[in-house]
Amino acid sequence: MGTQRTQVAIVGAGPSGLLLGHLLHNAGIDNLIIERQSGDYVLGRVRAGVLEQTTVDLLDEAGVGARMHREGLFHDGYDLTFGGARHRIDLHGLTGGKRVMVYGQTEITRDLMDARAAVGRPTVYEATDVAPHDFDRDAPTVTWRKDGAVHEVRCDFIAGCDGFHGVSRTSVPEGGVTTYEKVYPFGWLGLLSDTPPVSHELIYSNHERGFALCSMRSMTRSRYYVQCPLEDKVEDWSDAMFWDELRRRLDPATAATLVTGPSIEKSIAPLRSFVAEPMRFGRMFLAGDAAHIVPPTGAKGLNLAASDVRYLSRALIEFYAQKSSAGIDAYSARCLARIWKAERFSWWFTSLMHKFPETGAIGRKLQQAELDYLVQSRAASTVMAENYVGLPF
Ligand code: FAS
Ligand code: PHB
Repeated sequence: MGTQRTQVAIVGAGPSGLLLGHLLHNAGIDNLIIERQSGDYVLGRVRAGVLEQTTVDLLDEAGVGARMHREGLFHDGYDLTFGGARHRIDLHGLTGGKRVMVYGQTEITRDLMDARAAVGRPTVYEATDVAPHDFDRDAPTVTWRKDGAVHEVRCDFIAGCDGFHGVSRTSVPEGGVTTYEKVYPFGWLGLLSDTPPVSHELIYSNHERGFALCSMRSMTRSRYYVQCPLEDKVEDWSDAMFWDELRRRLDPATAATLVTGPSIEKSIAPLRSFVAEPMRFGRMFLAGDAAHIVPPTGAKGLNLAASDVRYLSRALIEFYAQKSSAGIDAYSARCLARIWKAERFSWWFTSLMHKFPETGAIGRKLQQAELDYLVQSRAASTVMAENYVGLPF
């Protein structure tokens, strides 16, 4: 077995693992990332699109924000459509000047991969049978197989940044983790197209046929979603069927201006609310989707991952620089306080905007009443806006 040594072993090279690795590198802390997939596969996943200011700030702190500021789009608000009309939520005006950045997760991942390669930090891609060991002691290790050989890295800490289906959380002994989960009775069918967005800001639609979302990656690349049955398969949906359904779920004036084109990506994502407690197990920490999942309605998934990485990087830097474990000891509670507020907002926004057949006609009437109240009450709109732009640390 080939054995190497590092200070922090990171499992997973998604946004959480890459951002943590770069923040630690900048602080002079040695780290190795071990990833199950290839770099191209990781880059091929189309996911989040909206960044909170605190996430933008953290990417700037890591020194990887240049292209984001060149190509990203700051948005001061978004529209809600229901009952055939559009209503703007003025994020900037309701939150004292805050806004969000539209910049795709794929691009963030690319920027982080490029930055890591530029400083020569090692990432092991296409590793199989990755496994964390002895994280309840002072000398944890991570093992994996690659090129027919077993490899081991000895480390001080393990960061489980391996997403919802990763190995870190499930390596915690039985009874060590408490999970909370709610699975929604529908999915999101997403389509990416090189067409101009239907609007300069996002549009969230509550329609009797189901939810729809008009988003973007740039002013020439659009990202759209429609709520779909859980049993649907992406091959059930031709591009034409998608465009027709999206038009039906938008207000007529917007539908009339929709520019359609061939899909360059189409996928169905299930929706769930999920939290694992705690997020620290001796010398192993969970960060990002490894510890929590939100329905994407509130655009919180990637931002929560960045929030965890902000806390964890500061805690590890404090440990090595000041030999203090205060940040490490507080990590889980600090993250969970923020995570649960984002879980609540994501659940509330999902419950407000989607079609739930099981709640019947009265469920729809109650949604309509809440939406009417929301767009007429400055107080209610402010609550929505301050959660959407991200709560302060
Ligand atoms: P990730 O899942 O991104 O990365 C985990 C990494 O660990 C992956 O590269 C994986 O290959 C690797 N890994 C897994 N098991 C491993 C093992 N055993 N060994 C080594 N490596 C392993 N958020 C939004 O805000 N808006 C959205 O629209 C949105 N859409 C989404 C759609 C889908 C289908 C999914 C799954 C998520 C979506 N999210 C969205 C949330 C998403 O953006 C996540 O919050 C974000 O990817 C979190 O990043 P990570 O924590 O790095 O987890
Ligand atoms: C996206 O652009 O992918 C996106 C934007 C906002 C959301 C979810 C997804 O709430």
